Amino acid sequence: MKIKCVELREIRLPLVHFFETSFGRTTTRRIVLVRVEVDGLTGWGEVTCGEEPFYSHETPETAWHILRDFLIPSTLGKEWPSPSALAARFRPIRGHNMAKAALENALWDVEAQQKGLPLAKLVGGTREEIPCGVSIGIQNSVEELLDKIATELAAGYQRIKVKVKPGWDVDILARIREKFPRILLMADANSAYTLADLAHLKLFDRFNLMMVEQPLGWEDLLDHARLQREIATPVCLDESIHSADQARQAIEIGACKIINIKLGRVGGFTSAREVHDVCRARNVPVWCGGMLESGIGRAHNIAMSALPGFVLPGDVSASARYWTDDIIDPPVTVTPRGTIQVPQTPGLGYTPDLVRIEKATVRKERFE
Ligand code: OSB
Ligand code: MG
Repeated sequence: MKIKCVELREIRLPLVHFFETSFGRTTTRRIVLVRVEVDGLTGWGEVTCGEEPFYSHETPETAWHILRDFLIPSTLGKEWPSPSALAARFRPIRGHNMAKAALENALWDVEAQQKGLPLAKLVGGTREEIPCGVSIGIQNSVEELLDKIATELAAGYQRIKVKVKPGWDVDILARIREKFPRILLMADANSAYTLADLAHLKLFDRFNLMMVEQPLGWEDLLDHARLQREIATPVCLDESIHSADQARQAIEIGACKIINIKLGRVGGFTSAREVHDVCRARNVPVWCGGMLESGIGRAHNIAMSALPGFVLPGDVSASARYWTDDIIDPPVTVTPRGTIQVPQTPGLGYTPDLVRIEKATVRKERFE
């Protein structure tokens, strides 16, 4: 695979509804897209970082810098036997997994087209449809949250994840359980607590949660292991897991019982499959996390979710929950039973809409 050209662009996409976590509220996404020309084919990737360095250190600006000054120069014009060879080339560069993933994943898109395989099949996916959940942010009132949950359940989604933080947690979960006693429910804290909150976190056990996601420090494993010994609710790690080694270590010390895999956070399909394999070999269920992706990142998430270890519903949901006009055609839709059909056509299975992408573009740079 010879990379003839790479194009970076930043698009702005307003969210249909603001998304609020323990680190703040997002109303418009800034997304860096990577387009590669390889052997006469075009592949797309998406940098999944947030606008601000709160979820991780990466931002659109750092990703642009790392891609332009390091990742693209080291790969352009060269022949790559596989996308995984590219991932190996990126390994000496520490961190910046989301920038790396965008370029590597674009190559997977190309390889799927070259081989005439659906991307899901190429990466080892076995599922034809994936179970879907939704992640619902912090709302202005608990009534609005309960309404949103009712709407998503009516649409068929199989599990509800709510964001929690100190002051928006136990009382909110109690109100949800009062109204929806039997639904699959989980809470994501995005590192809003510390072990000093142990007594408070123990109260989460009242609500029969499938899991509590990343309650403690964003780099921590040890305190999560301590917490997991003290609570019955399974701990799921998100922010703390960037590689298969960290996944193995987390499982070995009992820091979690479940892992959320995000393609960007772990650095692309090569690493994501390694994390998946580590978890599968140890009977640790995984699911696909979301980063408010545009259709391109969403299509990659769907492909990854087809891997056999992705047994729990992920945060991969319909385009219309995020965008009035997604940048792919067709948009991602969800069946009434809360699943997404994995595309069976070669490549991504969705076509990037160049007109909509161009309209949303605020800057562009081409490297040949
Ligand atoms: O922690 O899973 C998270 C969004 C942005 C940053 C972090 C997270 C999230 C979500 C949204 O939960 C998932 C989605 O709907 O894409
Ligand atoms: Mg999370």
